[in-house]
Amino acid sequence: MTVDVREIADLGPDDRVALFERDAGIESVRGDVREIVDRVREEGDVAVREFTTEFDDVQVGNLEITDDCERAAEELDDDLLESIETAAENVREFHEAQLPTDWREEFDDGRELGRRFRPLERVGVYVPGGSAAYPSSAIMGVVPAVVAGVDHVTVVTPPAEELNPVTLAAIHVAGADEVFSVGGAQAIAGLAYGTETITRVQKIVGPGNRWVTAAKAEVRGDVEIDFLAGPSEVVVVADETADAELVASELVAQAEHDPNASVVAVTDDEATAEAVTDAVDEQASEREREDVIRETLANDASGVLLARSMSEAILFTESYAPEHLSILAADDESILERIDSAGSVFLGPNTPVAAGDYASGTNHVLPTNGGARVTGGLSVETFLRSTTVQRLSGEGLADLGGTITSLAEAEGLEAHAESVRLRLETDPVDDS
Ligand code: HSO
Ligand code: ZN
Repeated sequence: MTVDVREIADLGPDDRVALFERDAGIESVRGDVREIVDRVREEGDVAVREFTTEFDDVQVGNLEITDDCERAAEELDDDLLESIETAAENVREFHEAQLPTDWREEFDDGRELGRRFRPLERVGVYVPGGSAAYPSSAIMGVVPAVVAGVDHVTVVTPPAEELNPVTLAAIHVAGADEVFSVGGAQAIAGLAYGTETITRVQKIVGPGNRWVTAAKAEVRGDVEIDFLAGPSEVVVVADETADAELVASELVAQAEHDPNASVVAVTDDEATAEAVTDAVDEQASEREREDVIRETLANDASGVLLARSMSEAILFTESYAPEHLSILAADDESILERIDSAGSVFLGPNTPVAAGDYASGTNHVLPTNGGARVTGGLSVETFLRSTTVQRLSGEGLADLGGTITSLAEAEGLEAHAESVRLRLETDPVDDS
């Protein structure tokens, strides 16, 4: 089976729905998830253990595995540990560069205004396990929280007969304070409401399967969350100068995550489109996860698209708002200029999406399903709150007093107006 080239101009309504209305697929589990969340909320650890036995098929002894993570790091193969440390270091460096500074500014008219940033105190990071155990996700979730200055970072990760030692080591290297062997909706509920063993957190971040994502949707409101992330997505924008093998390698790479991933190449050059479909087919045959890759390529949200012009390709990409955007084109910077909605952008032939997935330093926990239209991925700000601060001089209040009182009176809030007048009637204190 090969991927067909489809022309954007010929896409029908169903094609458009498949391409543009991707979702995290959580509807089918929401009912079950609600029950799990309610039970954990009411019964705590007892319910957590019961669901763990039911869904993960393991009897966990100690829920806490913080020390096991440290041991896993000590026992890990040196080269692998070094890779984890390099990745964590690059992620740390990039996120440190994002730390906002507190500021105060005195405006000419006697207003002194400012903004202050403080970290959250307790956050929870979900680190997926099982067949989608990603040590890299531990780094991406924990490091920015540590950089932001969060006091206490709790990690939850699904239990197994044999926990993945690389994931445990990455959790330790990333700097988690406490780690629990709990997964699925029960883990999210535990973090959101607390149990005898798990202390509740202020915010939960990190990707997971449908159960995890549905549980995050369920507890949202009682606790902050990052966003509801679905399967991986990539759009590659390519012109006639792009190497079709590189374009194909990006589609095939993200396609191996999950059969519901969405991988799209869009180009204004017919020969490139044809060459990409051939290369995708060939590369897929050579990959260990060929089955998953072919399933992804066959889904309606994936494929190779031919645009009538680069402008059409850009408009398509903007409407799609992909999680990852790779631009393989001669004037990549001017294409980038015209795109506002993408989670993370990869420019040029030396920049595979895998660089950001693992080690360049940018975060790989990114909005999917068009979320990039309204939000960015995990960052230091995810773990900060801001406070505004102000001081008016006597002159500043005198200047602004009339504006405040007239608006207050228009709102029928006389006491607000009086709080200003009281100050203006007494001799202004000039404390500037
Ligand atoms: N592309 C995934 C992240 C990942 N890739 C982890 C490899 N490991 C979602 O952004
Ligand atoms: Zn990936």
